[in-house]
Amino acid sequence: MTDMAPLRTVLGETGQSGIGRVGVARASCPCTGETPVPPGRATFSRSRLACVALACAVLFVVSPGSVPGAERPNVVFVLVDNLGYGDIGCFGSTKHRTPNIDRLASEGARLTSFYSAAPVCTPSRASFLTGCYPRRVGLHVDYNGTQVLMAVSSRGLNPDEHTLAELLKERGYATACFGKWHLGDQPSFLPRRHGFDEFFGLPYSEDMGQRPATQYRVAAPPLPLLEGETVIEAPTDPSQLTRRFTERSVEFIAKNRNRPFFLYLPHTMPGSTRESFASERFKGKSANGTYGDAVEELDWSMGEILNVLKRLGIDDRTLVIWTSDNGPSLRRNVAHGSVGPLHGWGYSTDEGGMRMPLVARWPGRIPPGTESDELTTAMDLLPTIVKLAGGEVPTDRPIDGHDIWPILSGKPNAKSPYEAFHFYFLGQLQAVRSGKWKLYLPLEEKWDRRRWHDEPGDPCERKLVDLDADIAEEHNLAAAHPDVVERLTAYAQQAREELGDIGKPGTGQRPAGHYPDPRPLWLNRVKRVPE
Ligand SMILES: [Ca+2]
Repeated sequence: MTDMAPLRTVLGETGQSGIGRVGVARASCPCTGETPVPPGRATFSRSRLACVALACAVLFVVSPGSVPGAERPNVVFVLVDNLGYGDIGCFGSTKHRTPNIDRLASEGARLTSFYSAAPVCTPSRASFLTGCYPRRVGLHVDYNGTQVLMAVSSRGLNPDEHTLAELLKERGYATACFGKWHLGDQPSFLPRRHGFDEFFGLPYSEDMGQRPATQYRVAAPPLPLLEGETVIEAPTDPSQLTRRFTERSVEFIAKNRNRPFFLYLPHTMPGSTRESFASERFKGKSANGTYGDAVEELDWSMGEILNVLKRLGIDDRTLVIWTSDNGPSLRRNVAHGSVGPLHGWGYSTDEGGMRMPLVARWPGRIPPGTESDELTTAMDLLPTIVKLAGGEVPTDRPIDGHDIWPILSGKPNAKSPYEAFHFYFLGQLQAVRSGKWKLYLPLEEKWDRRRWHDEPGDPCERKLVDLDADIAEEHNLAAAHPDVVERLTAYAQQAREELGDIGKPGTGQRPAGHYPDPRPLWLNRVKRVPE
């Protein structure tokens, strides 16, 4: 293991640690002053049990976020990597067999205008777990300007941020992350420091194996597989990861079936390499090469999880959400992924880069076949899930996401809570969507993948798209709708002020975590002798 060097964070005006973090579960009992203990943690005396019950009843009444009649649901959040809008059957794929994910959609909800908050891994994942824009929490770029956190980075998710896992842990949830983390590989940034009881997985992408230093990055060690914060294999075999993360997930669900749990399963596949990986059972079996093999194994994984929920009889108290972190990569020799009817690819602010297929199921709470095309985003998961758990969304700092439960649960005429949603590429604001309108901003140099190699981008014109009529973004309606252009430009200006833009810090940004002496995650070959 690496040394435990002290963490130094640069606190911003709103970055103080833990201020105002009030979870309902931490409220004191009005009779004894004791703090209620989460269910399953302790044996209560009869009087204390009654006291806790009274406290819970009082809190239930005053908590505006609680759902009447609902118990705290288990939450399974599956996030796959670099999979496109058109890559699963229920979103139009004819190449990939995804019956389990499709069943999830038919038994639950399908959101068709759900956006990742960034077109690449690290910022996208930061948004899912914090409910904030990547620029808000300082993870829109690595310390040296690269698009995602590289191995042995000094940057990571600031320990002062409230993560979804921490907020659910405060509500008595068992929490686990099995998969690809990619929010910092130094000890203070790893999942166990961000509210997860258990972590088994990769600290970053599977394409970040051993390599020498370049002008953009320091030398990386063999691809490490971690248990908690200890490297247990290096290099690990990526073809076995979907299977192993699934097996750990099934174990975790079974172990925690009698208490609320939060399982975060960020799969590494289809992933970032030129060819995807699958285990022997799926290798060579799909109609779409290694990419298809990986997607079909991901569907098997979903099936295994649905099976264990059913076998344990906890289907109807478990919310399952399945989506992708950004669109498919063009790095592959053949572009195997599909964006369906959308324009563009992953790693761009085009619809194909950031509009993601989302399906969700909670039997009895989400009506089968629910569909919505209202604008929703990755940032909404935290406020939505925390409220379902009876918790409170932090109020000591801005949280950009919204509670989308009315949309997810199929409430008639439920509308998007967004006046505007902003599309950033790395640190550059490139587009804004409000209602059906998406405005690409005029830019002297539009950053794109070339930026990663210090090559300049091209200038681009102002472009206004009506996404309801033109999902492929083919027609520029800017000249015909100057009033819409003016309105969306004003939203963009607000974002530039608060979240910032290239060369312009935002007034509402919070700093990323900084680790002063980052070390590679080497495999520790010294066997520990039991005491
Ligand atoms: Ca990704």
